[in-house]
Amino acid sequence: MSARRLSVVLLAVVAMAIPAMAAERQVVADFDMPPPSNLGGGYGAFSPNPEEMTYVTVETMDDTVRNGTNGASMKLEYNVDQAGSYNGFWMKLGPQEAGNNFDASAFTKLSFWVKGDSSVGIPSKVKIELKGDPGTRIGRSYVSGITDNWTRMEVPLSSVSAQRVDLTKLNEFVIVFENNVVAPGKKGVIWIDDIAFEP
Ligand SMILES: [Ca+2]
Repeated sequence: MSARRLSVVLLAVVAMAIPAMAAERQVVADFDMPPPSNLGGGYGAFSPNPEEMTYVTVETMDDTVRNGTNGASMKLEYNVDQAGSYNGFWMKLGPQEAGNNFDASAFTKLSFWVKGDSSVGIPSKVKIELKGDPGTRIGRSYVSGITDNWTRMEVPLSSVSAQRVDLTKLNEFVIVFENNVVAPGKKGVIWIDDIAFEP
């Protein structure tokens, strides 16, 4: 076989291998082990004012309520019952504070499982953010339809790249509870589990 012929054969093999590699689902966090996440990222609750005690999100690993039969989920108890208030939950997409440059360009969506507690309150909508390092554009999507039962949600990454977010350099995933969109669940509880990028 000539060298030229061999290189053509090798190129064909590489071209076939790339789509197969892209089809691997990437788990971001299943909360089945203590932090960090499956991507080695830290996570936690946030509110815009560090002194705030009431209008906050409180995060707890919960091994009694989870998607599936083993492990745990992330319980988020939030209160945005004050005009203009917001708070939520952040998760880095790698071990660093910034510069993780997680490449999501081979995936088509971010998925996660979510369940609410109607005896406390369920948000009618939550905001999902996918973003790169500080100072770069933020991809914002709203998810609705949360109920008392585990439900799989999807955020299409095309809607994130349409907001001119660089999908090859993601750094953080964020859930935000906002006073003006959560009604009637100004205070409430959701559990999240099995956050993943999907082919
Ligand atoms: Ca889990």
